[in-house]
This record gives sequence, structure tokens and C-alpha cells, in this order.
Amino acid sequence: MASAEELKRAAGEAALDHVTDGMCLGIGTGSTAEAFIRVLADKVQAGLNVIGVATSERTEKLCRELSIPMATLETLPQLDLTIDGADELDGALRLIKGGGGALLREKIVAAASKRMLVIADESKTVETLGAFPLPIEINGFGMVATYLAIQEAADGLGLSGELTLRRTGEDPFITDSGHLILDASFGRIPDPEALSRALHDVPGVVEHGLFLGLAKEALVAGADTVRHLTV
Ligand code: ABF
Repeated sequence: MASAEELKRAAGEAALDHVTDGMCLGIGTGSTAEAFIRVLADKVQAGLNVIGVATSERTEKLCRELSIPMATLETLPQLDLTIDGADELDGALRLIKGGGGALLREKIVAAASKRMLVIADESKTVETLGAFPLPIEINGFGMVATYLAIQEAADGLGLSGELTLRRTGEDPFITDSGHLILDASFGRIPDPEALSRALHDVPGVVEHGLFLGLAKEALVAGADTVRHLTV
């Protein structure tokens, strides 16, 4: 039985087949993305010519430590391909992301890319999104009002559940963009598009972890193979 680390590495290695010389790459956050970064760095050392745009300070730091040439969206506003992990993916390649706290920059980078390729181990595949609590990035001003407005919006869709302020130890977790995250345990989300629209209508919500219509391909590592899913 392959270990989780072996599955992540297998997905990362399979993603390399989609990286061609001269590409401008969006590079994701999380342990699967980091497995990809490490194998990408080996290829760069061997002469592969790419330039990366990071989706978090953590990713930026790792890529620079591994001598992967990096830029920012300011200088590279249109990317060829973003490779990133996910917390959940369904059959339509709708995703829940943000477990790593980087959803805002991840979504901006993915949207600035011609293609988004998700890399994940098979434990991330689900029939219906929602077992993983949905991360919602909020401004933080008037947090209680935002909290109540999110609950009301979800209630309007027949969803309910705990909204938990994400913490690092005792302190609220602060994203790279200076925001807070509420993790919403709504349970099964039968209509992610409707929830996405409802959340975007809540003042104070900066972004959420539903990635809809962004990923058209995924590499899913299982015990003895890496499946290439497309929609
Ligand atoms: C990041 O990767 C996050 O959006 C997502 O939560 C995380 C998945 O992490 P891992 O690959 O470590 O399971 O893109």
C-alpha cells in the first residue's frame, strides 16, 4: 500500500509531463504542491526553463530556496498553467480548496492561467463536495455581522452548520493578505454554484474555497496508477 507521501510524489511527478520549456507556471500551496515543487526543481537544475508565480509566501520561499526562477502576477499577469492541490474534488472537477489558508491567491492565480491542473491523492475525490469544511476568507471588520450574514445566506439554501474561526494556536490565523478564515461545516453542498453566488453577495466575504469552472484537468494518484481526469 503506497504511503500518502508516495501518492503525493506520484501526482507531482505526473504533473511534470504537462510542463514544457518556457512555461509561465502558477505554483500551488500544500503538501502535494510541495511534492511537485521538489521534482520541478530537479528538472530546472537539469535545464528546464520555466518561471513560477507563487500562491503563498510559503510556496514563494520554497521555490526560491530550490532556485526555481520566480516572478509575480504584476510582471506576469497571464500564465500558461497553474498546478495546485485541493482538499476535495468532485466528478465535475469542482473543488474545495483553502485548507492551507491560501485560497485567495490560489484562486487569483488559477483564474489568471490558461489551464489549471489539480494534483491530488485519491482520498480527495468525493461524490459531493462538503465533507471538508468550506474555508471562507473574510475581511474581519464587523466579523460577527459577516458571520451572521453568511449563516443567513446558507440558511436560504437549506444549509446550516458551524462556522469556526481558524486559529494558529490561541491566535486567529491571518492569511498572506491579512484576512481571517471561517471554516464552514455545512456538510454536503448539493449546489456549489448557488452557494458560491450567495457567499459572494455577503459584504465582508473576500473569497471562498469553492473553485468552480477553473480546473479542467486533474491527476489523481491511487495505489497503482495516476489517473488523468478531464472535463
Ligand atoms: C492547497 O492545497 C489548498 O488550497 C488545499 O487546501 C491544499 C491541499 O493540501 P494537501 O495537498 O497538503 O492535501 O492548494
